[in-house]
Amino acid sequence: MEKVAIVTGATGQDGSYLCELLISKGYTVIGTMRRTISEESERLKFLTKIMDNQKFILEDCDIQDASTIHNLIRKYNPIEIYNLAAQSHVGNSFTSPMTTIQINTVGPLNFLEAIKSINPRIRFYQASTSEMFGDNVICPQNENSEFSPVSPYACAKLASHHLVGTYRKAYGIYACSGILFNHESPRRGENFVTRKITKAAARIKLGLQSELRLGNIDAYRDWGYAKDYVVAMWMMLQQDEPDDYLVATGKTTSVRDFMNIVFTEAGLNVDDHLVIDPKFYRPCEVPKLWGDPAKAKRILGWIPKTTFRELAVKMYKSDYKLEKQNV
Ligand code: NAP
Ligand code: G4F
Repeated sequence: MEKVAIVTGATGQDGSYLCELLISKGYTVIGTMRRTISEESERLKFLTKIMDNQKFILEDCDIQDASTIHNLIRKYNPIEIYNLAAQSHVGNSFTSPMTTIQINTVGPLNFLEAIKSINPRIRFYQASTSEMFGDNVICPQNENSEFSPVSPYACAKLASHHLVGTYRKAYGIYACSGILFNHESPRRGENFVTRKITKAAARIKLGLQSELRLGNIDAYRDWGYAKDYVVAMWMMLQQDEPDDYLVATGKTTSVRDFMNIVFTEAGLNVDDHLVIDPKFYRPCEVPKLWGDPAKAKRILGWIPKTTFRELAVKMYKSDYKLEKQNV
């Protein structure tokens, strides 16, 4: 039987890696993107490896639109749906709280409702987040740690996290939340701190810019590699019973640590270039995220493969190569 999966947010970091993974596992993948006026080739750049693959189909879908979701499910009859689409920037959620709630809470609810009414056997993955732990700094955090969200983004994600649990209990739907800690890659959006740092270091090295302007560099995050993390998403939907899993490396490091590794790799002195700019401070900060992935290891057999240093160097080298084309 043909295995069909829908992946929302296919043009994003995780969506692009997950589509590649599922195609390699023999799925026909319906990757969705929302139509915007921005340059299409730019938005599809992470999908170039699979764009011409017969097993990959690109569809328009704004996840705020319930009728589009219903039509998509009826058209393709998927066995699995991975909902990765989101307004994923925490800082931006303070300036666009309504949009964030619409996309990050109503979007997943649209899928749960569609699955309930069209085919309750469809397996559903929701992209939950370590941001839900917020200012709870009792570490390391695990699946039973208290949620204490401190941004509209985290509040929206926490609501959808609870909706997943509720639809699982109430209607017996196979729905899972992956509580993923920060994961990065050369495909990371340029307005997230790691990519901002690796891109700036590459440009400074090449003489294309001189400053790196950042906000709070003393925040701690548990940082892993996105390509390792999408494997855990798939594993969650292959179990006998649906459940929620935390996915992390089990180590925590600061923004400052990430910056130091990257600038040392580039042969630069960070103090010559760093400017702390209050513009990048958030109204509330999440001071420390540090996850314990023991359950994912025990039940899914998932382990992270890429170290923090390898990740930082990989991202720097990729940005250096990209930026060199501009010289
Ligand atoms: P990302 O690169 O920002 O990708 C998000 C995708 O969602 C983009 O392709 C975006 O498309 C799409 N999107 C936004 N609004 C949409 C809408 N209304 N309808 C349809 N698509 C929409 O994020 P990511 O890092 O891959 O993260 C994937 C998911 O995991 C997100 O839900 C994020 O919140 C969650 N998460 C991420 C991390 C992490 O560290 N990366 C950790 C925990 C959880 P456009 O090009 O149209 O904007
Ligand atoms: O890279 P960030 O914007 O990621 P953040 O806020 O941790 O959120 C990411 O991870 C979450 C999982 O925990 C996801 F759910 C979410 O979708 C996203 O992928 O910021 C990391 C840290 C923050 O403490 C921030 O205040 O870096 C600090 N930071 C300092 N200067 C900055 C900057 N962040 C950004 N984006 N830009 C700065 O200039």
